[in-house]
Order: sequence, then structure tokens, then C-alpha cells
Amino acid sequence: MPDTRIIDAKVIVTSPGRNFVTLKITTADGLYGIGDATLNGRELSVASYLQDHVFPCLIGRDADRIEDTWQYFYRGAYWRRGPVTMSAIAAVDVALWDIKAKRAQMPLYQLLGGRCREGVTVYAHANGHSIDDVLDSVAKHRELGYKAIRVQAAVPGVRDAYGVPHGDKPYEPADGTLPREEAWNTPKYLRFMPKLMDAVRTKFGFDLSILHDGHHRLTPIEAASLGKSLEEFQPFWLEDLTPAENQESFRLIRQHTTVPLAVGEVFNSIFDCQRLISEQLIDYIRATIVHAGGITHMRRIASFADLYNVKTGSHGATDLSPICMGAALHFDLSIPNFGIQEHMPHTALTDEVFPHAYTFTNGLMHPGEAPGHGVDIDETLAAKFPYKRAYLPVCRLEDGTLHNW
Ligand code: EZ4
Ligand code: CO
Repeated sequence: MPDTRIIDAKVIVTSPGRNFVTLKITTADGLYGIGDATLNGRELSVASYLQDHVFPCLIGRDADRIEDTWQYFYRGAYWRRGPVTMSAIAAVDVALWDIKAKRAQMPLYQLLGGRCREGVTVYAHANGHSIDDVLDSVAKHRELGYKAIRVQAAVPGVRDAYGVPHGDKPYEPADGTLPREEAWNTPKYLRFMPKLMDAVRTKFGFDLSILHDGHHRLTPIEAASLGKSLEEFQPFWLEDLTPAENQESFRLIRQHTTVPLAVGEVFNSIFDCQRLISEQLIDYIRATIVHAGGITHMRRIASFADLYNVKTGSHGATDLSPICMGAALHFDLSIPNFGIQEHMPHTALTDEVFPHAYTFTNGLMHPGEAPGHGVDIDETLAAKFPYKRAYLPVCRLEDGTLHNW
């Protein structure tokens, strides 16, 4: 019998262009597993939660007991849920699945029941300072093979539309050593969006899947109005139109539009989407491995969603490390009700710090056949890039009122 006791755990914080927090767990028989613990803009809270509060209980535990360990840290904390706690639990969970799959000498998706499809359909981002910019970006991504593309454009007369890069740098929302202040105008946005969608459909037709992210900036009735005005362009989904603390607000949107709705990148628990799913108020649940309790809890969310015809559409921005991406691809491949996966490629430097087995071909990603989740960390290289404080922006209306974003 292998000695599966956990003998070491450490947190690695690195910033190869942006911050990532990684948990590494080692067992007595010499295996190790890694998990992503990155919470954009609040990274060090999760690092401390792991080091100060999880590690003392982790050392000596049996790495094979993944579900029991999940329950231990969820119930044992007494203070349940929340992004910091659930990201820390996710990191432990993913590291333990990595170890178990390495011990079994299988790619993780095999342990999760094997593949349900040939590959994982991913969507890319086309962002631009104008409609023409966006059309160029869509064309480029189509050439790269993407079958689904999210479109975000600067809105005329609005200083800061969501998802549009500042200058020529690739889009990266956490870009301030203090939070940048954005300025926003909803009526202008609502008038502009049908023009953007119309231009994309006119140029590329209806075979391409088109997505859009409202980034929590609308009220439910504004969201309903946007849905109605975009229905004729048949978007694949409209994402995060309104904040979802109040799950009932989606009922109002649903009464007015048949446009598919996606929400949940900020969710950390099945209880954040219980009503959204059981009342079929959404079509895609966007919770992710790193922020929603790891593979173990995401499987629970997906199974629950499957009962109500809700599919998954996990968040996959660059602040989720390659470890999360790798784990997500195993999960996506193995569940019956997978919908789509977001893919925002990391920089070459980040990919060097996190060597990985996953690949992209012709619009599909695949987690690869390496034992475990197939993502590693080069600790020597990681050590060269110390943590750099970085905040997400805040959003204000033109009169200065703090708004959602
Ligand atoms: O703003 O990941 O759909 N993707 C997004 C992202 C989020 C960031 C927050 O950390 O909305 O760009
Ligand atoms: Co989003």
C-alpha cells in the first residue's frame, strides 16, 4: 500500500505579469499535486488562509480522502462559504485530485468517469475601441479556429466600457496599484449594443457563436430590455447582465426575453445559484473550479444543474491560473451537461512558469493525457517574479455614483 499521508504543503506566490497563488501538496510516497488559489485583487488573503489556518490541519491527513477533506475544511471552518474560504478549499481539492490521478497514472478526466465528448469547445475574446476593431478581432480569432467569440466594444461617449483594453496592451482588468475609477452610462450602452451585434452578424453570418458580457452593470429591467433588443441577432448567451446576489431578479429578465442567460463567475457555492438553477432562470452556470470549491464542489453544481437543463460555461479569464484551466478542461470533458468554456490565453511567460499538457486545436481544447491534471509549476522561474499589488477597477456613473461592474 502506498503511504498517502500529506507530509508537506506550501504556497507559491508569483507575478509573471500578473499575480498567481499556487498550493503545492506533497505526500509521503513522494507524489505532489498543485492547485490554483488565485483570487484576483485579494490574493494574499487566500495565501494566509491556507498557510495560517489550513496547513496545520492538512499535514498528516490522508491525501486519498478527497471528499472527506473537502467536508472537513467546509464544515470544520464553521464560517461557511465566501470567496476566500472556497478558493482555499478549491486549491486543496485540485491538488488532491492531481495526486490521486498521478498515483492512478491516469489523466484526471479518466478518474472523473472518462470523456463525454471529443474536446472542449472554448470561446475567445474579441475586444475593440470601435466596431471595426471588433470585426477585425473576430476575423483574427476565426482564423485561429475559434467557433465561439465574445464581443466587447468601446461605447461612443462612454469613457470605460467593460472588456476594452487601455492603450495597446492586452486586456487585463486588474491594472492598478490602487483601484482605477471607470465612468459608465447605461442608456448609451443600450442604444449601442444592437449596432455592434448587427455589424458582427452582417459580416460573419449566423454560424458563428457570439457571446457578450454585461459585467453586472444593468438593473433587471435594463437587462430585459437589452435581451429583447439583441434577440434577433441570436447571441449564444448574454453574461452577467445584472448582479446576482438577488437570484429572483432573473425571473424578471426571463419574463421578457428568450435570449440565453449566463451568470456566476463570482459565485463560490451551490447556494449562490440554487434558485437560479431550480427555477430555470439561467441557461449557463459560470462558476469555476478555483473560486467554487474545486472539482468536488463543481461536480455537485453541475449535477444539480443537469437536472434542470442548465449547462456549464466556466469562467476562464487570465487571472485564473493555467492550473485552473487544466483542471477545468478535465472537468469539462467529463460532465454530461458541459456547455462552453471561456479561454483567454495566458502570456508566453505565464505559460513558461506553468508548463502544461493542454492544447488548442480548431476551436477545441483538450487537457492532454499526462497523469494528474497535467499542469506543473517551475518554482525557480516563479521565484523571479515577486507579488505586485494590483486591484480591479471600480465603476462610477457620470455623476460619481458608485455602480456595479
Ligand atoms: O472581470 O476575471 O468573463 N470574464 C470576466 C473577467 C473578470 C475577471 C475578474 O477577476 O468578466 O474579465
Ligand atoms: Co464575465
